[in-house]
Amino acid sequence: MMTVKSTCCYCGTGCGVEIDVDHGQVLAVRGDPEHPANFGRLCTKGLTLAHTLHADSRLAEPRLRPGRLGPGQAVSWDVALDTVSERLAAIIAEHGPESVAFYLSGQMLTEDYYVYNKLARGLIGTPHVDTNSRLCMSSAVTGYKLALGADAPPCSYEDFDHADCVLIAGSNMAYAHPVLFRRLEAARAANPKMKLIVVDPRRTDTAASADLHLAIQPGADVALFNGMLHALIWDDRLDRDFINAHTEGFAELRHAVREYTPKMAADICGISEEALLTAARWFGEAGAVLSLWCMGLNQSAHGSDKNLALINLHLATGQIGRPGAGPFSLTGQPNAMGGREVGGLATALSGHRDPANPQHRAEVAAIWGVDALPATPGKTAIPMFDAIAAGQIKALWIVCTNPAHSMPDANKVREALAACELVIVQDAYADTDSVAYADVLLPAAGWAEKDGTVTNSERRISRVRRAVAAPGSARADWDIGIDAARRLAARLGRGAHLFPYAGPDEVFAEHCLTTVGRDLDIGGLSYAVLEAEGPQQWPRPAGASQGAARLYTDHHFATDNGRARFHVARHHGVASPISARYPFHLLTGRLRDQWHGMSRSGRVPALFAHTQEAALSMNPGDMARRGLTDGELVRVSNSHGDWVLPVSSNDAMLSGQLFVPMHWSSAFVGSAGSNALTAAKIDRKSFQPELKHVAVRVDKIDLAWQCAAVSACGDPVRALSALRPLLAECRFASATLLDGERPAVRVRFAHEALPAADFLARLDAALGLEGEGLAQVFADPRRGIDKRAIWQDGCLRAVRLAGECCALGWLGERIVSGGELGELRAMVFAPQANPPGLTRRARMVCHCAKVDEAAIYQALAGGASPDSLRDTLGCGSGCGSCMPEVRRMAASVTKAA
Ligand SMILES: Nc1nc2c(c(=O)[nH]1)N[C@H]1C(S)=C(S)[C@@H](COP(=O)(O)OP(=O)(O)OC[C@H]3O[C@@H](n4cnc5c(=O)[nH]c(N)nc54)[C@H](O)[C@@H]3O)O[C@H]1N2
Ligand SMILES: Nc1nc2c(c(=O)[nH]1)N[C@H]1C(S)=C(S)[C@@H](COP(=O)(O)OP(=O)(O)OC[C@H]3O[C@@H](n4cnc5c(=O)[nH]c(N)nc54)[C@H](O)[C@@H]3O)O[C@H]1N2
Ligand code: SF4
Ligand SMILES: [Mo]
Repeated sequence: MMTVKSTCCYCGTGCGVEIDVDHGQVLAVRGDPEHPANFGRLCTKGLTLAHTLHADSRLAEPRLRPGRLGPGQAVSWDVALDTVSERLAAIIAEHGPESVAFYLSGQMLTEDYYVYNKLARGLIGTPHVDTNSRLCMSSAVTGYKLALGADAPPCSYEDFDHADCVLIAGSNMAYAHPVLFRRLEAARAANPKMKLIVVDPRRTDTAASADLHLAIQPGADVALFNGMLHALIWDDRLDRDFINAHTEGFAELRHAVREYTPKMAADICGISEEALLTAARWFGEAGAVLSLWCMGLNQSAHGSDKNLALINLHLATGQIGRPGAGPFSLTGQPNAMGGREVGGLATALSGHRDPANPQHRAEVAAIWGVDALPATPGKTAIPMFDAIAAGQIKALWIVCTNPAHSMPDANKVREALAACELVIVQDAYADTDSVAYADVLLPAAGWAEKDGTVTNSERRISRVRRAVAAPGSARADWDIGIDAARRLAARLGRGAHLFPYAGPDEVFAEHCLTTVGRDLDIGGLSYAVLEAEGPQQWPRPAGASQGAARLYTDHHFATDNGRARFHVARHHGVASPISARYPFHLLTGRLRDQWHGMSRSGRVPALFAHTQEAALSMNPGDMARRGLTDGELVRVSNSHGDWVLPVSSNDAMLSGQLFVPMHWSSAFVGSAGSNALTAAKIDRKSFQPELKHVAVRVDKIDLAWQCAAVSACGDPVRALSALRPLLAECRFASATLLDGERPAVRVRFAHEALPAADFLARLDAALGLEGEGLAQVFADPRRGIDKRAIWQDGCLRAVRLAGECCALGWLGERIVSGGELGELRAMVFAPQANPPGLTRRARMVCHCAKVDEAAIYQALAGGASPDSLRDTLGCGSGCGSCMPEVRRMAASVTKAA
């Protein structure tokens, strides 16, 4: 056995991991005790990484898909990449370089990103390179650049330990950056005077743990921050020396926020004036204030202004460049930062340069050895897909992202992909929503299968290392890019010198070179340094003995004159306001245990135990007023699309607001998921779309025909893929994995009537229920009932119920717990939701010790405290991801008592 040190491939926390490998298989993944991001901790997602390398769900060889039907034809890399270079060369010859676009990802490694950026801008000469970071961090990038002069988060995780007041805005850290939240919890425990303010329309677990939760109306952040600034000015809690010596633009801002009286701002936000004034006072009184934010600010049609208004507060109070102080954006993806460094965005060039600046273009052209870089502005994600739909862009190369699922107004994006002449999809997994549109499928090596680097939220560069071989002939993204580029250079008759690299270390060395003299200078880094000294923060120029933990400590900013800039930001509200027709605010966001489109996390049964399936969270009062009951199916819709799913009563939601997770894709539900509903309304400065909010209506839907099945026959992950085509045939469909002794797949359908005569036969085939000999059947055609069960070794292995399915819940639990039914055997086909004497398993809260909600409530009711549960039930003894929720449950028990 050997152990390989690497980095978690999920969130921007950038936790170090240790991978145990035996006989070419990943056996286990642990936190790396030496890594400065996590010191050994991991969350549920990191802890289950070993189970994501599921061979069946991977792309293992290149495929050509003529007519884009079916799985296509497996081909060699030679054939695949010759096809790619031949078709790209032909499109370039006929329509020019700008007819080619690249859509990249913050989950690529820095070396991957560097190669594709150079391939696009350096070899092909197209400016159209953008990435899913446009959906994620681009408003933060714009905010930092406008206010501080460079795209550089100025803080470090260790600042948590020095802050007296922490303001978390539009971030559900307890779910989305769990290990950082553990660090914050530890810092609070060590400094009980620390004040925690959370700004989020929902009472998330993050918000529930705050000293002050400001449940503002969606989109009201600018009004809140302006109102707080107004109060700080009024109370004279500014740092005038700092403002005078190190900033500009305060007079104009001061004038602009005059109208944002605390009363007026609080009214816009829908909070009390007192709450706003308390937040301002805490901010103004604290020795050191740290602000943490994420998509609740960025994913807005005025996300840049939200960022600027928050940074204004820090500049006005001099809360920056000191331990514990500063505006600290939490990065979403593991290498969004690396992508920003190499200039993987249409609005950036290598080394934090600006493509609109001729001098900057010339500098990069000189390093690369090309005459010039394209001078026309590149299209950012939303306009890029519009240009594809309009036929201006003819070829699209998608790497490591799934736009058919994650872009706003996904139905329109799917139409654009369908119309595009050449779509190349390079993914590690075979079953994403975008794969269906690919002419060429290129199999990528995934996490643990390739080498490179990533940069986390605190500017720390860590190595990612290969521990096992990739499945089939899958190759690292940088390797595929270099090979394709060389073939294309040969066809174009130019640029043969551009891709001389023998390995990712050489790509990294060139990347370091492009940063020399820039704000992020890493001229002093190389693979050898990272090997010898471990993960390093930037900047770390040649000659420096370590990277910088904190930026702007001398209060000299990265702007031309060294002064930070105040920017006036005005409140505009949400881009899609509610109306009589669409009266609800729909918010979208993340779950604790799933990752984006679930191509990886959705292969791990244990990661479904916390949230089993997609549901629409709704305020209980709103449900009562509309006569809706928990679990009932509703249709959420607007002019963009619709989604039929169960409604779930949730008192974390304010009246008038709804929430759906962004994760569920057409691989799990019978719709495009949350982005069937979102609008492509973008911020004019950052071009980031408002993915956080859209107006919708909610209607009851009565679907007479119901069907459901649970199967532990065969591999549930494979069954999940086999189910996919059936999901689209019903108005409601929802597939999930059940965890247990025998993991299983579960699916539920509802429709007006049986969708097709052979539907049940195809469903049975997908789930391994067709074996005649072992099947037990029950049919009552008059009532449309058709049920089937599979027994093996005397145990129940699968059931499929059509026409009537109320026993699905307890039957599913029996199947995953081994299939023993005892005397309940006779009740398999009985319409019995809960047979007498059977206790049902509640929702799993603690992943590590497998403790469910019922057990926790029972212990709390018996007087236990959250901390004592660690010793009695074991919750929180492992990764700790459950602790915010356990504390919230404890608070609700105390309140009720
Ligand atoms: N478990 C998990 N963790 C992840 C990811 C994942 O897929 N799963 N993805 C990673 C990525 S790429 C990202 S970008 C991050 C995202 O991390 P977060 O941004 O923390 O997560 P979200 O749930 O998308 O949104 C955060 C909150 O914004 C709130 N919100 C909505 N509208 C507004 C508003 O107008 N103002 C304010 N103040 N708040 C609002 C929502 O209610 C939600 O609770 O997570 C990263 N970590
Ligand atoms: N409604 C709504 N929509 C959202 C958001 C939201 O909050 N609400 N959030 C937005 C945000 S912040 C983000 S970051 C995006 C994320 O959206 P996407 O980028 O679409 O998310 P993923 O599903 O992580 O896509 C990554 C893809 O890369 C594949 N992959 C994994 N490893 C590798 C590899 O090494 N190489 C290659 N080539 N492929 C690999 C995976 O299988 C997966 O298909 O979603 C955005 N969309
Ligand atoms: S917090 Fe969890 S998902 Fe994020 S890097 Fe750490 S282990 Fe991975
Ligand atoms: Mo993101």
